[in-house]
Parts: sequence; structure tokens; C-alpha cells
Amino acid sequence: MSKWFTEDWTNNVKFSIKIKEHLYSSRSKYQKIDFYDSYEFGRFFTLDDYLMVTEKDEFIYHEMMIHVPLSVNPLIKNVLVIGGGDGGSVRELTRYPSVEKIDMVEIDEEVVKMCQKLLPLTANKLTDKRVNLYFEDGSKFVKGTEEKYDLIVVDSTDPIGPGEGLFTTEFYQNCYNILTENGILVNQHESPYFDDTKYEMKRAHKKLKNIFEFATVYQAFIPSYASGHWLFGFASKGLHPIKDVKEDVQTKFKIKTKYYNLEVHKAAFALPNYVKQELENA
Ligand code: AG3
Repeated sequence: MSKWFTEDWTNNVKFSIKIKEHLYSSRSKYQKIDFYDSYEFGRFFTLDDYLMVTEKDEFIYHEMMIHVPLSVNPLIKNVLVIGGGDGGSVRELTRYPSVEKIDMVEIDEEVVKMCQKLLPLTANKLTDKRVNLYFEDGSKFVKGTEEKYDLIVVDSTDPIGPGEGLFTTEFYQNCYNILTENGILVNQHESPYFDDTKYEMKRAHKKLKNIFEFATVYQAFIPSYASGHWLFGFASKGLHPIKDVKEDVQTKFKIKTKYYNLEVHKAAFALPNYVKQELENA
């Protein structure tokens, strides 16, 4: 009999992947962690049965999370990654010789350890000299730190369970306070499509808009996330994601990307009318 992993996208919609092997399963202090090998998506891992990373489509998420802000401000040197235990965001950041320091704050050490073992595709740059790993709650870290960052990457789970504190007004305000003058925050911003994630998208946008001088969302097509239509938040103290984009940043550093390019960058901020409307009503 064949085995399938199934994620409930809504109460009435399910998404299933046929499994070659269930590689690992455990319950950490914070969440249920599973790793699988599959025919279509390669290896993937889930937290509380929600899909986090698949080998097949992780490049879309991680390239869009990192190359968008770096192209808007190539002078980014000091970066804070909240969550992102799989290491994919850090991997993309390490491709910039200009990035000097990457602090990654992940609440669940077991996620990092297991990704290093079973998902080297994303985790293999966590040993880069510029990376400092902190295993603690990101919402506490941003309250307590005296560091200043040019970029904060909130690479979180959905706003249920351990990720909840990364969607609060207090958290966003603390992030704002530790950003430099040209600071940018990008975050995983849920999907506009189904009701539950749409609700979270609106809540997050409303909070960011009230705190930052500039806040919008941009989109990418991520087949393994609910509906496949996923958003990122872009919030800044003034830098504009299109007007300020530097044309030459990828060529300058010879960074080869599979999804990201300048046309995609600009187009990602062109939002469908229903999304615009929902955000305006937020
Ligand atoms: N972060 C999780 C994105 C949201 C997934 N949600 C879902 N499947 N319902 C991914 C971490 C990648 N570094």
C-alpha cells in the first residue's frame, strides 16, 4: 500500500504527496517534526503537519525572500534572520560577499540539527563564518538585543503554535526599533487565497502598515504551500521596492538564481485586484 503525506489546506481541501519513505518523526519541546522522502518533491519536512520546505520548490521561497531586499539595498551588511531553521534563507544571504554578519534566531534547535542531517540542500551554509546561531524565541530576542540590523528576515511558520509571537504588533515594533535608518523587514506573509490564510495576511499587513513608513506585499508561486499563491511582506523605513531597486546587484556579485530576476522582482509587486482590495480593507 502506498503512503501519502496530507496537509489540510482548508477544512474542505487537502494536498497530498506520495511518500517514498518517512525518514524521521519526533515531538520537540515546541512542535511535531517530520521528514519525508517523496517521488515528486524530493525530501521535505513538516512542522505540526504543515509543509515547510521541499527540495523541489524551496528555491522559489528562499530566493524571493532574500534577493528582493538585497537588490533594493545592496549595502545591507548586518542581517537578522528570525526562524528559518532549515537554513535556506541563510544560504541565499551567504552568497553576498558584502553581507558581513548574519544572526539567526531559531526557537527549535532540533529543527536545525535535523535539517543539517537530512536537508543539506538548505542547511549547508549554516556553518559559514559570518553566521551566529541563537536558539531562543525571536520575539524575546528583538526586545532584548542592542544590535542594529540593516535587514530583518522573518522566516516563520504560520501564526499558530511557536510562530504566533512573530505576527504581533509588539514584535514588529521591536523589529522597527532595531533596524538601521535604511532598514528593511521582509516576512513570510501567508496566502491571499483561502479564508484562514487571507485573514492572517490582512492582520499582518495592518500591523506593519501602522508601524513602518512603507509596507506592501509581493508574491511568488510556491506549489507546495496552500493554493500555491504565496506572499511576502516588504516593510521599510523609506526604501521603495521598485523605485530603489539597483539594476546591477546580481550581475555585480555573479549570483545565479533559478527564480529571481529583475523582471520577476518588479512583477512580484503587481498585485491582483482582489488582493489589493483585501489589503486596503485590512
Ligand atoms: N516557512 C513556512 C511558510 C508557511 C508554510 N505554511 C503552510 N504550509 N501552511 C517556511 C520556512 C522556509 N525557510
